[in-house]
Amino acid sequence: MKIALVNVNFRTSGAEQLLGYMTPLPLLLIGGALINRGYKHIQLFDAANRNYDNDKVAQLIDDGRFDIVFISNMASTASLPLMLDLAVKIKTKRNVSKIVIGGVHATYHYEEIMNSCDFVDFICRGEGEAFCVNLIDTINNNISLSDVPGLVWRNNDGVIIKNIDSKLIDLNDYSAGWELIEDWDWYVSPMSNERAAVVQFSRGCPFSCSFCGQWDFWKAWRHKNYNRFVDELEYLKNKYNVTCFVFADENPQSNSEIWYSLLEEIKNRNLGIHLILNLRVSDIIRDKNYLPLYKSAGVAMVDLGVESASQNRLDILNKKTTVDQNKEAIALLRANDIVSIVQTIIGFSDETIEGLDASFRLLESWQPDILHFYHATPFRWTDYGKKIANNMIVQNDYRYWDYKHQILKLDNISNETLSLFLAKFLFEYHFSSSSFYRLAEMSDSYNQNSLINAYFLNYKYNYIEKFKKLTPLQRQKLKA
Ligand code: B12
Ligand code: SF4
Repeated sequence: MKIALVNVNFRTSGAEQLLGYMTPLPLLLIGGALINRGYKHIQLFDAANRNYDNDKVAQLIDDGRFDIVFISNMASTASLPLMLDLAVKIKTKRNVSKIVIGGVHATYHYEEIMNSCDFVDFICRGEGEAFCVNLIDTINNNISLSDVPGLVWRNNDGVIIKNIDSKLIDLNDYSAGWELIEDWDWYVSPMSNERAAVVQFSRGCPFSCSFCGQWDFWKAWRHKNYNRFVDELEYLKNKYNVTCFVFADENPQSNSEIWYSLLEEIKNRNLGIHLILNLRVSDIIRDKNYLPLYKSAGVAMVDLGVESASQNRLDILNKKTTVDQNKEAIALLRANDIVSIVQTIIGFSDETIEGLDASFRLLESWQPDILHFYHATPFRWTDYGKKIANNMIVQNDYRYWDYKHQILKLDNISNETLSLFLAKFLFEYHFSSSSFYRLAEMSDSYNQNSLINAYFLNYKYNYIEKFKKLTPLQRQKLKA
């Protein structure tokens, strides 16, 4: 059986401007599971990295006469229309291929997808590793599809069947199929000019922030044996010269003992690598005495889920952190020469200019190295999403549910006012004299060079290129 793994070419503006179109971990994990099972004819098509449109991918699938195509993308909601379009294009050319999609969005919206697109044969709910092995074994052995846990499919009468849930996997039983990467030179981070890979030590999170669905998707926090995980980092470093690792973990710090053991092990192996992670502010504070260990293990940048500068908002979001902790975590990272990337959510229905201005001033006073804003997005499986009535949503096109577009109806200000206010603040923050001194005084040259590149890329993509697209009237308005 010839198996294709396709990462669709979803494009937006965000972290990929700094990190590039990175190694597609879900497909590498699915591919690795199939390789370990003994399947040989597996090919990865990273259309996002290669910038291939769906016509080109459908042609490649047709040329290769693939029997089954696993389609995925990390931004599982915003890329859904693109995944379905590819399914249609592949089937139109070669009707015998089976199409499988999966990911977080498809796990919760499987019914809507199956009802809206006859070209999707199978949906995977939940984890993909054991699922794909079961599915291919079942097809090969001609056994009933009703025996594949996690599968959604249609029976001979066209009725949509949802099988039982799959069991949670033991992460130690599976490994990524890194050999499926065709050329590692495609995966160089524009920010640090080194080969980069997305890796995963743990899955899940013991918290339950209302806007986030990841804790519910993975069900329980689990981790790999830390020695085996560091073996994987070492293998990627030695075999492919990958020196930058972006962790896909929601919350790798959940168990402090295991976390410190992992950092010790990375440090002891002296790999000369850099780590970028998403971490909680409260855990940075818990680990204040361990931050030198973070640094010596190679932790270069931390994506901090600050989410808001308002305590009321943090409480509503069930973040279980405080505004003071946000401030302290940024200062602790700075004191330990670790770059802070601060993620904040904006665009709730009740935003006011006064409230935004107060938040911006507070964020500015905390002096993070990079500030990002995400627009509130009510994914329907999250506690927050469940509370949002349909008439509060002004953007129903999933392509824009990428955190970069306003999804909710604003009660007090216009979208345009919000965008301009935000763009102005971010520009003034990142290109201010205080930013310059912060950058110029950095002692770690890796961090300094990465940040200089990040600022340049931000300037180029978010300001110069956007400005070029404005009409003369819009430019005049902006200058005023
Ligand atoms: C690493 C990461 C990034 C990195 C690297 C991206 C990359 N190319 O890998 C960077 C920082 C660049 C990034 C950028 C963005 N990201 Co991001 N990112 C993550 C993060 C932290 C991990 C993703 C990951 O690799 N997970 C591990 C894999 C193994 O899990 P998985 O994808 O769910 O796959 C498993 C199953 O779902 C299933 N599966 C998945 N697909 C398929 C397909 C088939 C056929 C089958 C059978 C099974 C299957 O099997 C897999 C193994 O079990 C998550 C948050 C999180 N902690 O999960 C956010 C997340 C995925 N990102 C998100 C978003 C929105 C974005 C951006 C759009 C934001 C922005 N505008 O900047 C961009 C998009 C970039 C782009 N153009 O593609 C959202 C997606 C929300 C959604 N529902 O769509 C998440 C969930 C963050 C969040 N909490 O909301 N991101
Ligand atoms: S936002 Fe972070 S801390 Fe909150 S539930 Fe999601 S992964 Fe956990």
